[in-house]
Amino acid sequence: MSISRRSVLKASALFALVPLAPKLLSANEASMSEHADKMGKVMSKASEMKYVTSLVENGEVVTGAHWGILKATIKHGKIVSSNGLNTSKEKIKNPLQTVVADQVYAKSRIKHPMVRKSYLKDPHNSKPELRGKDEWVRVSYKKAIELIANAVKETREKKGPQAIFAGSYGWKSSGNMHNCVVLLQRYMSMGGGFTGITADYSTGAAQVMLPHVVGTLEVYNQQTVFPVVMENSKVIVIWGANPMVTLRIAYSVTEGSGLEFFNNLKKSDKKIILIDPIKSDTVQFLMDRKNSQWIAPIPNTDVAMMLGIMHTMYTTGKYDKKFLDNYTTGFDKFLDYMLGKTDGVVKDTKWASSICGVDEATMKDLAKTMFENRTMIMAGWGMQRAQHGEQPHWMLVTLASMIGQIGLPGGGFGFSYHYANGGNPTAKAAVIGGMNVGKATSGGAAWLQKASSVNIPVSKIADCLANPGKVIDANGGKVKYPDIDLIYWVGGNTIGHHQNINNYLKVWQKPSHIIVHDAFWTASTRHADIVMPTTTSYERDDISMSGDYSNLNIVPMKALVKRQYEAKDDYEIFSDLAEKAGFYKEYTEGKTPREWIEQFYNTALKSGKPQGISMPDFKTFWDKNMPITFEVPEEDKTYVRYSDFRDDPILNSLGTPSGKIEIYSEVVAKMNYDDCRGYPSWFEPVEWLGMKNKPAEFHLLSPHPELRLHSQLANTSLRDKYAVSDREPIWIHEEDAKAKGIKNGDIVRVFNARGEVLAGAVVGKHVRKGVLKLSEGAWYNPDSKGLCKNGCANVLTLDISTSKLANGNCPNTALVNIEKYKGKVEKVDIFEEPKNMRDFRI
Ligand SMILES: Nc1nc2c(c(=O)[nH]1)N[C@H]1C(S)=C(S)[C@@H](COP(=O)(O)OP(=O)(O)OC[C@H]3O[C@@H](n4cnc5c(=O)[nH]c(N)nc54)[C@H](O)[C@@H]3O)O[C@H]1N2
Ligand SMILES: Nc1nc2c(c(=O)[nH]1)N[C@H]1C(S)=C(S)[C@@H](COP(=O)(O)OP(=O)(O)OC[C@H]3O[C@@H](n4cnc5c(=O)[nH]c(N)nc54)[C@H](O)[C@@H]3O)O[C@H]1N2
Ligand SMILES: [Mo]
Repeated sequence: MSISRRSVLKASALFALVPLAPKLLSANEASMSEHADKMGKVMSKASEMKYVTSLVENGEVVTGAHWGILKATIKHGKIVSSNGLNTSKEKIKNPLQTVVADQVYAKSRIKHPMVRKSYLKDPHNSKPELRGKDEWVRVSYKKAIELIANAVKETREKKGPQAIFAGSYGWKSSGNMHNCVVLLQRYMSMGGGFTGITADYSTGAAQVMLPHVVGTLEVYNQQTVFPVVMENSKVIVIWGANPMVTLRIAYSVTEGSGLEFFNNLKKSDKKIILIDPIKSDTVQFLMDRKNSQWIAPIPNTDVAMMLGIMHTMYTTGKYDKKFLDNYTTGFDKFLDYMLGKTDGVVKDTKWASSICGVDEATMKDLAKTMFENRTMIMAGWGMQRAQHGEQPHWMLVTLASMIGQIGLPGGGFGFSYHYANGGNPTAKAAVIGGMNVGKATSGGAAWLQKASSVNIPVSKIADCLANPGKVIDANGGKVKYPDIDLIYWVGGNTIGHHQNINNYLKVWQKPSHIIVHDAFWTASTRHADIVMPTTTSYERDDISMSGDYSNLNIVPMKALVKRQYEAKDDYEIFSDLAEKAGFYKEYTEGKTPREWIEQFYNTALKSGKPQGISMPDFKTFWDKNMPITFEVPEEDKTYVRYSDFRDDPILNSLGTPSGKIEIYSEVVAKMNYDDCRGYPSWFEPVEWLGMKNKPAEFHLLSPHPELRLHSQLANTSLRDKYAVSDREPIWIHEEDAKAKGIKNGDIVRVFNARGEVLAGAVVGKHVRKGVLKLSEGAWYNPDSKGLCKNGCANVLTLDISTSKLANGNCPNTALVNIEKYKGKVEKVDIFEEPKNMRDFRI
């Protein structure tokens, strides 16, 4: 049947539809999904492939996720429980590992391909302003594939590849086969290109800044290893990091060593200094011992605090002049700034204290303690997710240079101890292969061979949608925004992770087509035109390494249960789209997921052989259903970051223009930006507690959540442990709460000029006065008036760049007001299916 005949049929039938009772959608899951499978067999090319090889009816199956190597118990083909593999009593528990079943059987699962009603009626006149409000219509899988294929083809032909945004940032699931973002980009690059992204939300400022300073990304490098720190460091400074929470996950699969390390650190007699405006879980955990100190500066002012410490070091002569001379450049220019020769302001502790709110004696004491003891400064990334986020880590490198212990065992700085088990010694591993973006199959022009044709800084998505053709400064160069007309998102929850959501939703109306795949009805899927239901990683076979820096294991990720409802793997969907576009063979290379997995495993097997690493053949490995663990060579247990540079700064020079640590960067200075100088320095943010004429009273921080991975796992029973009055918890100081008449458990309204949310008050002493903590990742759930009733922090945050240099995101620069909520409270209903769904299959 031709597409046009279908459209006629569809348009005339559309308004005669009966509402699809939610009951019908969820009824008789098993038979329905079988039915869909049968339909799929006839209708989809890719469905000829076998996706899951075998399933256990009763027993235990090993798999992996960001939150660890997991063991799931299956009874009668259903997941009944899950836990970390080999979780012993002594080990630190990771609650994220226990909710596999909740995810698979969540009420918020997308069961079928769904299309927004007005879009289905006419994709060219689809009333984009109705995104998020329109009715949903269930269509057949085949129909959905046709709609997507047409939208992509038409956009590319009429507007060019750059009109397709497939940067699709997000934390997708672990697994080298079902890497949905790569699968999307493989489809797009084989088809002729797309607009992609540079950098990420995690380290948007630091990863662009630090190559100018130390010649590497630094934030994603192996750290001086745990055993060396345990043996040599006397003082540990945890600066704006929350490792007891953020180490619950890794980008691949966490092996849990980081949590164990911090647990051991707690038992040691080292001095631990925690610097954070919030008394985070880590601060609480580590304050519960002798010899710990918590310092809570005013948010966004750490750079001033560092200057106060450094000024003390300089004036007391307690700093390492030799290290500065031999291993760094430009300290003299920085000194002119610190001593006030450039701007008339001496950056002493008095000045610093007036900005950061930490008393002078504390800073003076820190200067002495850090200089006189072997000190490791472990910094997180929250403070660079703020305006002028380029400065804190640059300033910390400068501070560590004055201390002079960089490259010594247990000294210096580490910017990834809180993430993905940085510091766990690297194993002698054979590393598995993974899906790649492939090559363009048509066009032939050289630029098409690249994965994407244009890239924008990841955090500029809203600005780009609003201002096609605009040229922005970026790290010394220029970026011209393309005119985006189609957005394709997989593996991310952008209506949630991006800042200033109300503004984002306005510009989100601009493109003609928005397509999202997800397993769940997140805010992003709800604001799309075409929604494809995907499997969770527990319904498909896959394979992963564990430990992003350690490469400790190869983890089999076996399907636990069959696909739910009409969910398909992203691979199957893109294979069918590739078929429509004429490159199915190139896209799939004729391989089933299982064959790809075997190939990825064999890459490791082959590379391991010459290194003397013995591994079983694939079948043995797969059937055994257990990870392969690699040995850690003795020499890797003594790794000290920058020790080679320290030993010979000429031979082992850094990747900076001078080969040294650049306290002053000629390259950066020449960019001539008004928001980033050639040396690290203090800039006043647009919103902070010390400003004149504050637009609102409190500083809102939105760090990463304790019991979720961003928005993932919000739809599980873990939410019962933290939700307050069924909303995201907001931490408020008891004196502030008293002044505002807010009590523990109250529903509060948090608001500013950008928007308003409801949250549940947690009153105590767990934040500095004047500061509020509302974790990122609460699902955006607007009520009838547009207020987010669930407490999504990004309704309140600022969508600006850290600076022209990095263009990083700035969620931690935001002032808000808070009051007890007196209005009508609507029920949080984002974790259920949308109510306005209809059934219309062709
Ligand atoms: N206010 C504030 N905002 C922030 C931050 C902050 O600190 N404060 N942090 C920022 C940071 S660092 C990050 S990394 C981002 C995180 O932002 P995201 O990475 O977008 O957040 P997640 O909730 O992990 O979203 C992942 C989505 O992918 C889906 N998914 C998982 N597996 C698959 C799959 O196989 N296929 C498909 N199609 N979908 C899948 C999940 O269901 C989920 O909806 O948020 C940023 N936003
Ligand atoms: N459980 C869990 N683990 C995660 C994630 C998750 O969502 N859940 N997300 C993962 C991802 S994608 C990333 S990028 C990392 C994020 O890792 P980080 O960016 O380090 O995590 P955050 O929680 O944003 O910030 C860490 C700490 O910085 C503090 N902070 C914020 N602003 C300031 C400031 O101005 N000064 C000082 N001194 N401290 C400040 C916060 O209060 C918080 O305690 O975590 C990863 N790990
Ligand atoms: Mo991140």
